[in-house]
Amino acid sequence: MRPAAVCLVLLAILCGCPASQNPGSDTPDSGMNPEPDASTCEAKPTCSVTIRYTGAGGSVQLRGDFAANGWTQGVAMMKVDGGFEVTLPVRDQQVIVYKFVVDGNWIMDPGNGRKSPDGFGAFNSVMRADCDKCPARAAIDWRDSIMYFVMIDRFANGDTVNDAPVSGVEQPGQYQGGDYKGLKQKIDEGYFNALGVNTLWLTSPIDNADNANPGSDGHQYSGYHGYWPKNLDASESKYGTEAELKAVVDAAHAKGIQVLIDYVMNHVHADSPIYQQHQDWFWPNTNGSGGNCVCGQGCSWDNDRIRCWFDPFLPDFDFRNADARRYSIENAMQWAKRLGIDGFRLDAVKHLETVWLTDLRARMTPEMAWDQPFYMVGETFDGSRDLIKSYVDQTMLDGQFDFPLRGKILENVLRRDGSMTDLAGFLSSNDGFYGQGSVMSTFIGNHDVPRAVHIAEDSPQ
Ligand SMILES: [Ca+2]
Ligand SMILES: [Ca+2]
Ligand SMILES: [Ca+2]
Repeated sequence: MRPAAVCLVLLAILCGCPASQNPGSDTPDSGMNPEPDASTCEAKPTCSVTIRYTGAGGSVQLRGDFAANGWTQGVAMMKVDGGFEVTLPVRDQQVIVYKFVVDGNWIMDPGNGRKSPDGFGAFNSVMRADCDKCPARAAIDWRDSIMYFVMIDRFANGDTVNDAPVSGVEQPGQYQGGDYKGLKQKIDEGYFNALGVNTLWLTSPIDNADNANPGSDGHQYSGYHGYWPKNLDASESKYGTEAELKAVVDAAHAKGIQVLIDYVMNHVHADSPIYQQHQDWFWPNTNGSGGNCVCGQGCSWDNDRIRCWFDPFLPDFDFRNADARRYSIENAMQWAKRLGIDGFRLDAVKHLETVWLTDLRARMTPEMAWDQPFYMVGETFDGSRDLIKSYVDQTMLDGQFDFPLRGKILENVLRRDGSMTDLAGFLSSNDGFYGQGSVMSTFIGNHDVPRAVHIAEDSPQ
């Protein structure tokens, strides 16, 4: 039986070396035949789709996300035999979320069982156009995924024009210049295919605050890591444009490579307009006893883990607030749709109100999972398998990073504490622990943890 796990085998460069020194620049092309270029198929409307309403009514409108004003104005549907219809220009495989307005009443499409929550307790209908001759991408079984984590800033600098260092930051915490152009060059060269990688996890593309902020070690850092989201609808200019990011996704798909992005939803940077306009969407930075509610300071990392702020400059969303939740879920959905990605790596899951996860999953599956599941893997940085498992089921996450397995590998293999029999016993209990259909991500290192090699014994016996 295959273990239900994604193998996370490789790491981006996390040292302070310039991105241009990334190894592998002389890696020869794998020689694999690339799949037909699907990017041209997705770029523009090339065909049309006819949507029909079969039922009674005097006047019927189509409302939906098929146009910028599709939800507010919609289009009138023409009366035909047995109902109403309208024909829309679409891209091949364009997903349309819609409702009919029949004599002033909003209803789902009675002829379409695929539906997605509308955020207000009811549902929209969902359909996908399939009208061109664009080659369909082969579906992946996520258990076969070999994932490479690309920290965009530290990977490859393909365009020095977008380099914009932050003042007051020492070099190791500074932006190093990596960008989408550099990443696309490596994809086009076949660098990842040659490594056997078929999935990329990219750091968050969302615009980050551009100022320096202190780390827990007292040094000043930039937002090169992507975890200080500021303008949630905009992409980070230091990595390039959103069009260049879309070109990365399309280039990866053309090479048979899936793409996940890191989605950061727990908090924003204090400079974020969302925080400044909606402070009531966030937990207050007070612990109720005269202190702050920063995790590990005035509040507890454990008992207050949902509400505590990671830093005094990182306001923490209160997703018990339905408006905050609707806004954030819509933002996540729009990033997934605009980029046409295949999954999310979701940050800081145990610090989140779980209703955010269930709301996201309820929309993601009907709207984004067509040829394969939209893979959602969480980061719950914890040694408790029970806690990690509590977020893994069909209503939330497909899997999580397997921190307990990593800990056991480090203990038994690198630290030589215990035996390989111990590890085998752990593996026996771990396979299947997270439940039917779960796909955990196996790893020994990523940006959340120190390099595994530093755990290794200095003097093997
Ligand atoms: Ca650059
Ligand atoms: Ca920025
Ligand atoms: Ca939180």
